[in-house]
Amino acid sequence: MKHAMPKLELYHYPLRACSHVTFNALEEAGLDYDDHAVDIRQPDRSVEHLQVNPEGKVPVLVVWPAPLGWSTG
Ligand SMILES: N[C@@H](CCC(=O)N[C@@H](CS)C(=O)NCC(=O)O)C(=O)O
Repeated sequence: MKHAMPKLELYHYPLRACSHVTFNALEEAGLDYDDHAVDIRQPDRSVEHLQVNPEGKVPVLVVWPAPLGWSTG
């Protein structure tokens, strides 16, 4: 039986190395994901970002329908 691929979402900041591991892993695996680039130099975070990581940090990799929390970099 084939399992459906979960929906992936990545919140990341492209200009900082701490997001690169997660970003590169998704890219190299060729996985489809919703890309949410976050400018961490700005104080505001989206409601959606804060729902998956109340600290508003990046990277956050969400695997729906069961959010796994956030990546450690
Ligand atoms: N890897 C740690 C640290 C993440 C972290 O500190 N990310 C920084 C960027 S490298 C960040 O989001 N800074 C923005 C902020 O603190 O508002 C975690 O996943 O909790």
